[in-house]
Amino acid sequence: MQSWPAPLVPRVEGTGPQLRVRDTAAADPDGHPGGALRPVGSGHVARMYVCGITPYDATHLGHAATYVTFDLLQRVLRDAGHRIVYVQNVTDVDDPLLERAARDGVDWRALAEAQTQLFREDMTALRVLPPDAYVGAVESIPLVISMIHRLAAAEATYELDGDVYFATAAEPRFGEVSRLDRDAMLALSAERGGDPGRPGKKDPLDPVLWRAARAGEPSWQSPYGPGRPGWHVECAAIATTHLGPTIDVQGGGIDLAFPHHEMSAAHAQVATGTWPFARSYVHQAMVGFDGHKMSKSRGNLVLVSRLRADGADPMAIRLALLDHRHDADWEWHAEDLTVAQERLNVWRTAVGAEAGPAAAPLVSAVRGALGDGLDSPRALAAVDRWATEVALHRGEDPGAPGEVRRLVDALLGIAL
Ligand code: 5CA
Ligand code: ZN
Repeated sequence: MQSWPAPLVPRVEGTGPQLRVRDTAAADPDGHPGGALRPVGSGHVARMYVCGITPYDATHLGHAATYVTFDLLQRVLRDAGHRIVYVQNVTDVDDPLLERAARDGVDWRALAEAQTQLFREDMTALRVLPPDAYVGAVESIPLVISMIHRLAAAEATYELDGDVYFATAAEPRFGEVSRLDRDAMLALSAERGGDPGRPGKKDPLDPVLWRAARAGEPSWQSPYGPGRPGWHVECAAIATTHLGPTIDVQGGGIDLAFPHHEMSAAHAQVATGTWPFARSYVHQAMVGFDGHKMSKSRGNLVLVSRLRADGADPMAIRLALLDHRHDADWEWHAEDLTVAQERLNVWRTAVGAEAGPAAAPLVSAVRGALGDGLDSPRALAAVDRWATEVALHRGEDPGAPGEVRRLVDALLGIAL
């Protein structure tokens, strides 16, 4: 499907350091739940797959935090000299989307299309770099069918009353992505779209690969009968087809670590016979509002489009998101936007000055902060200090304001 327009990324003098970021699949020696800090980008080309939206109730600030985090990650990799190949999906057919369309009495395709378009507009306003391939589940059904074939050839599938399941026992490394114990997996599977209680499964955790047509649901022809794809196989098929058997970064919110990323890695590894599916599993921690995770099911949503319609500068929204580390949960407060708008005004005044302190130390500070686990709050604080110096008329480098403008644009995605 169509992606969205790419913002220009200015060049910054020199090259950034190699990025280290938390990998959920790697145990942290200090016990950080987000995993150990590990280098990302082993070769010149870095391949990244980030799980996209299920198009309804888009784009809330939790979604926006996730896509801004992976945008930041991409900008830092580019700055370190990598070429990025980036793929993102749209889950444009799945249970929650169909349920919402039925509840509201609208056509599920029309709902998906309208919400995907709103998401594109929000991403454009937030200056999020678009994926090279933006791929829908519906258009990927042939890829899903061929992946199920390969899983069947590996004897990793079985049938249950017309539905096709994946046998998690086929992947001895199952569990390595989320590092959860079995009880936690069973609980999360029930909460997040699985069916651990269904009788007849070989293992309660086994996920569905092909769901046979039910009355009133959309379905597509397949060698397994009419039906529709399971959720995890959708991402495994899109990622491996568009990026190859091994990628550098699998991304999304931490709520996807289990079962989604665990299952799609297992599908991909069994189907391609290659390990690992992803060299790093990077997750955005959860954004909350009113004391709970911001979620469609709870309905405690703050939408980017609503804030924009109320007159918020998208760059202030982006700055408010960047003022939080990606690896710790945080809560949205309306005042965050006011604080971010003030910061934006200060920065704009500073880069509009005729001279300022040399940019080079700030370039190193921002690169150092972002390269060290994507520490965006530390990067923002460094820019604040430079802007304060300008306001105090310290520094006489006439080139500095322009260099800082380019730095903030290229690495933080903030147009001043
Ligand atoms: N379509 C699937 C992925 S294949 C999906 O999870 N869609 S979603 O619309 O529910 O979420 C889109 C992205 O936003 C996912 O990466 C999800 O992990 C992330 N996300 C959802 N809620 C939050 C939140 N409150 N905080 C941070 N990230 C969130
Ligand atoms: Zn996904």
